[in-house]
Amino acid sequence: MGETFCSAVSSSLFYRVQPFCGGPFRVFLSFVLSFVLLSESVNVTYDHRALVIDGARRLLISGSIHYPRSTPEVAQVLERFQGWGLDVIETYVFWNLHEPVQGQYDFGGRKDLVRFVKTVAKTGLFVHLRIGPYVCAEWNYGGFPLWLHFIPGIKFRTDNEPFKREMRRFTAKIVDTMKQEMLFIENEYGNVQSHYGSAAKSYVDWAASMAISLDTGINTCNGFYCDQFSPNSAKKPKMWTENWSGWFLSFGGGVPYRPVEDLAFAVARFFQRGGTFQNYYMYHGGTNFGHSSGGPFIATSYDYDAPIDEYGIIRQPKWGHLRDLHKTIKLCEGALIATDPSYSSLGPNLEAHVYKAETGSCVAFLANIDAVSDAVVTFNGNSYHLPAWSVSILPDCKTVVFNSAQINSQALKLEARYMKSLVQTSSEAWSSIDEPVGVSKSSAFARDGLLEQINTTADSSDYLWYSISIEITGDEPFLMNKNQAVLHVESLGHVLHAFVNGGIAGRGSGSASNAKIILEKTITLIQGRNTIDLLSATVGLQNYGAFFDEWGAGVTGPVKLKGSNGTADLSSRSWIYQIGLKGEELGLYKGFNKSPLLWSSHSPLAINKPLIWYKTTFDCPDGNAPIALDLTGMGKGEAWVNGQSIGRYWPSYLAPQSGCADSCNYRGVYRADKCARNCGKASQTLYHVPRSFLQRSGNTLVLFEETGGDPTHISFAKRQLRSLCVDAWSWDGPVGIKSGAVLRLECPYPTQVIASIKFASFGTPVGTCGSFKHGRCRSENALSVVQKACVGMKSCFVSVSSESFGDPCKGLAKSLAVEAACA
Ligand SMILES: *[C@@H]1O[C@H](CO)[C@@H](O)[C@H](O)[C@H]1NC(C)=O
Ligand SMILES: *[C@@H]1O[C@H](CO)[C@@H](O)[C@H](O)[C@H]1NC(C)=O
Ligand SMILES: *[C@@H]1O[C@H](CO)[C@@H](O)[C@H](O)[C@H]1NC(C)=O
Ligand SMILES: *[C@H]1O[C@H](CO)[C@@H](O)[C@H](O)[C@H]1NC(C)=O
Repeated sequence: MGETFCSAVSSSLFYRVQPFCGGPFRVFLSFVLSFVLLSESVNVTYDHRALVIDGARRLLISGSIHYPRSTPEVAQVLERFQGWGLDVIETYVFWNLHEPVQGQYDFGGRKDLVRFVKTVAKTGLFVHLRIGPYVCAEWNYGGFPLWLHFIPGIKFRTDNEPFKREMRRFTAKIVDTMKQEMLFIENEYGNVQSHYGSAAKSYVDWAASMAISLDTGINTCNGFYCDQFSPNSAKKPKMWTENWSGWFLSFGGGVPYRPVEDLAFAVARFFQRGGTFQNYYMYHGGTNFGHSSGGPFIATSYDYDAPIDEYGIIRQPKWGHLRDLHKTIKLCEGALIATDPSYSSLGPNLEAHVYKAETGSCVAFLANIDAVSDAVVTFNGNSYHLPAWSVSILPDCKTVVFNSAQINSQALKLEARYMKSLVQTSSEAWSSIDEPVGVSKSSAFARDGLLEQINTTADSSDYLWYSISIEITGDEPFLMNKNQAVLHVESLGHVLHAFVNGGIAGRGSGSASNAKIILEKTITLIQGRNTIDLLSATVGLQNYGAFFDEWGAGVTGPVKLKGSNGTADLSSRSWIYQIGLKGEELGLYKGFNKSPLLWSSHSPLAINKPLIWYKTTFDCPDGNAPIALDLTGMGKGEAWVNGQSIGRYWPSYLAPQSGCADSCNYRGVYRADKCARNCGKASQTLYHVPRSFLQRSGNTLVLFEETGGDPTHISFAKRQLRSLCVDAWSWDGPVGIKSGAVLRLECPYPTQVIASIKFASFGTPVGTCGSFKHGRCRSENALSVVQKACVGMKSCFVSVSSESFGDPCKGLAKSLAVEAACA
């Protein structure tokens, strides 16, 4: 695979960073490594102001996309990357994805790294691989294979021979696969380094020397803002490797978002103050299929409020506004890489940075970093209005081509259309199988005491049963002849279901901020033999924090029965353990009928019942809009479509009642918890079903439900676009167009075309998307001009000028408003 593939790749970058995963700050080590491709070699070096790629000095803008979180459908979006102003697509390489069993590599399906790299390369973009091996990234166990944990004497991410040996082997494998030179890349270490002491330092030095022996060390910044970051040497460029486009969703949390005005402000500030390389984490987040999400409690959606949403649809106005920003920065590239900026104050919280190249070109950035007040500044004798918390970019030191707070991009009205009929809603269409309570597999085993879960299951399943039987004679002193007691269970997390004598006695779950559970439930014991069955479930293994691999999960105790006259501690008694579910062993998720336990379609269908498998079949929803399962009405579990897991679901876990706002003031410093939506509602109800998982008809949907739900309420949602709107001023067009403004319309999903123009008016139209109206001044031919240019096209350009439309009102500022429909 190597040769043809590598010759197709125009370039690739490798470097090393140390960001803070899960919080806004700091990095220091990073490497840009040169590498050799088979047919052509590309040298990547740097100087103080630029990355130098084969001798060409460049300023690069990059966006992260993780191939296993993406789908083939999204590859089509990639093909449209040209013209976005992005130069680089960055991805991690996920160790535990590719080497689930030590020495056994897997690059099939969504694990096809080579195909991803080829797809990106086809678009003419650079590929930037971050091989890890630690990825953080809200990815299960930070990307480490679980088997690493069982290597005697191993210590993660520190100067430890067994660890380094495995890491070296995997890295070599990837680099071999890429047919490139050996590289070393480690990530996400700086922020926890102090916890590891001097061994950490020697490990970092070792990693650094491996990288430096290949090429060069560059330190980079990572956070929500990086304009104040300085590299560790004046010879190095200023690189920002993770500019967070949004934030990730947790089960039990609100849906985070980051206003594009703030994101654009941050990026513009970075280039204002000498930035050279900027990466958006994420440009497209995607979906945590299967058990890939980290945690605990990272949701299945990894949408990230990124410029391309979870479904591969352009998110506006984020996408368009960033594209305008990138184009502006590219317009300025020559001056930016030529020199350092000179700074002058234009007043309190008002800053000008000017890049003046020897060639005479001049670029200015004017910033108002006040979080409250707009300002009018005088610069080079001209006066400029600067909205609060914004940057204006003047590619000629005179004309404002872009202001980070002024969005001139198309708005999209997205509609999730619900397709109830697509999943049979009658209960006859569903069949079910009960998952036994307690131990049912022949592989169950007994141990004295309570076992830590991850050590026990090696993550082969989310589930571990802890079962015990106790004899109650009736004269136990602690019960004082009463048959009631309080069952007290302590667990490291993440979810616990307690059954007594086969019936549910209580359940508990931790949260993203504290996974631990203390369950106390009054239970009724019977004379004779009583069974206590505790089902512990993990929801994504820890991916972040010092020694995160040792945090553990499961019922580590104590487990006690508290009677009215004392306590019986069951912790060190003999427990029976079962790893995983009976249904998992039988492969029920594949949906076949062959299993010894037959799917029963007895009516009425059992609903609101814990521990039950459901199955139905459905036809592929027509059209090509992306689809999702709406699992409202279900509790917690996992869903499979044609045997492929679409991830854990948990619509019954609601976000807190407070802390949300539908519109969030972008002015002022952003924090991960500053802007969220959906308070008091389910963190996630829609679960992405990639069309590539489906056949035309006869698709199987299987659910394993833990707590109880009603599958007859399940429906499909189609992500469809209702309208696409642009309102462009004839004197203030998109960036990079010198002669007059141009209106650009493009459908958000790559298979879509512009089906019709619902409204077009050139002159003084009023209103907003969905309710545009003609103004006093209007050109008669606007609709036909736009229809001619756009209908049937994926995207179109219309010059916003009197040349296109005639001049309906001489001397007035005119705009063009368009509302279009995509299909
Ligand atoms: C990279 O550049 C260096 C110095 O400019 C040169 O010696 C080396 O041969 C180049 N390597 C490749 C692979 O082109
Ligand atoms: C209460 O517990 C004490 C100490 O275990 C025991 O001596 C006593 O008999 C118990 N009382 C009853 C009523 O069971
Ligand atoms: C897991 O097992 C290892 C070795 O058996 C032990 O050293 C470690 O403490 C265990 N971890 C937890 C969290 O119990
Ligand atoms: C990243 O975004 C922040 C704000 O969102 C911005 O202030 C910062 O300058 C950006 N960093 C880079 C390197 O572009």
